[in-house]
Amino acid sequence: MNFNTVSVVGLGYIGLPTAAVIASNGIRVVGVDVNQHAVDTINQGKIHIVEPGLEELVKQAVADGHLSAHSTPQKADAFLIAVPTPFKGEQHEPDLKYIETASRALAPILEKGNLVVLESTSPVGATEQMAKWLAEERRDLTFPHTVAEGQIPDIFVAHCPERVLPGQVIRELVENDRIIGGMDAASTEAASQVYKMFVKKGECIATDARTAEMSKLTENAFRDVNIAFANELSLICDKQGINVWELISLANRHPRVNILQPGCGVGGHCIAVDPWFIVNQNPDAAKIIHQARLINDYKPHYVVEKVERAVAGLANPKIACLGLAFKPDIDDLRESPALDITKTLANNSAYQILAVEPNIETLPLALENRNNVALSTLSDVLQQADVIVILVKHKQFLGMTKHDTRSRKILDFVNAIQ
Ligand code: SAJ
Repeated sequence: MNFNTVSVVGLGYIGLPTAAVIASNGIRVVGVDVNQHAVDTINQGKIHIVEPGLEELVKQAVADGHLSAHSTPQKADAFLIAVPTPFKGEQHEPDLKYIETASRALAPILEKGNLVVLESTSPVGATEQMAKWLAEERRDLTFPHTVAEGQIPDIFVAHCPERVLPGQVIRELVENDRIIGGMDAASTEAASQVYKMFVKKGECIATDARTAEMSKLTENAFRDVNIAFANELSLICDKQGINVWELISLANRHPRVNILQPGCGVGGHCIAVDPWFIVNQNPDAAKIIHQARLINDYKPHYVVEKVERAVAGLANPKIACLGLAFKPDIDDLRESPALDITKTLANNSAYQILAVEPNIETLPLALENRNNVALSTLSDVLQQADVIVILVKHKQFLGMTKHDTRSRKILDFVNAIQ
């Protein structure tokens, strides 16, 4: 099998770094995105997101002609689909509309011998569903589910979940082990060939598509459950008058204990979403996973209550909210508990909110056009605020001491203050 051209569909936080890393290995990459601004930016050798090391890689790959971005599907030997998979409704049902749109859009240009890989984190069965959408559009081609077992289909289909950590994406794309879950053995083989072209340090491990889907969900549910444990401890310690940070560092001195850090909630589009896919498909069995979601989702409400109590009795208090991103040292505000907390506090018109987010230049839509919210600098709020609320452990906030601020009220939910 020859995979000379790879099309990456969806040029966001996962797709663009993946496209750039593949292109930096001398492989022709045609990226596709519905966002014209993203397409134009990439074709100028620039990026529309923040990720360390990405801009240099994109600039080089575009300049040497290995990477180009397009707003319509482009012919290729392999297609990697990296589009969002959010959930919808009260039951947190997975919403596969972006996968459906992307796969139906690329179906007309598929040719015999092509490989289609779903990279987006998906509920169990999503890859089979994607193959069905492709087959509906292309009755002239065979797919793994339309041929007898052991027969080679015209189109190979696999699930290879992305596992990279925002902030370390470029390194992890090359170093992390990859799970390669084909719908059949031939698809696993084809997908392994593609991933081995750029996964240089990590291993490509073969399995089937359903196990690959569940593996990705399991990894993120594992982390969610462990963060929920830390968040639950923070609530217990608050009641018991114990410093949770000291407690965790002491408990972690045990050779087989490794507790994660409490925070203001769990955000992002992965950890706070993916466990719901397991719960939605297994409502009776997934008890711990469900409870962890509820604990982590409760934490922002608890933070808001703590702030409200801290400013009770102050007329028009100035509240500094330090950090809006969903985790330290990134600009990504999607599903951010810090942003939600700031927004909820801003709903009280008696509060003056001074938001400090060193990774953005303008206030996000959620906080725009509100008279009582301003984007401020750390040095300004240290002088002005009545209460300092630290929501994200950005590097700019580390090393501060209680003496750096005129405010005597500091609510540090991330252990930034020394
Ligand atoms: N968080 C805590 N306490 C901690 C660690 C994290 O409260 O001790 C919070 C963060 O502040 C953030 C949220 O959890 O709000 C998620 O952050 P994260 O750094 O744990 O994870 P993500 O969402 O950036 O990336 C995760 C990673 N998954 C795992 O570590 C198992 C990454 O490898 C996945 O590729 C990514 O999800 C994804 O795309 O699914």
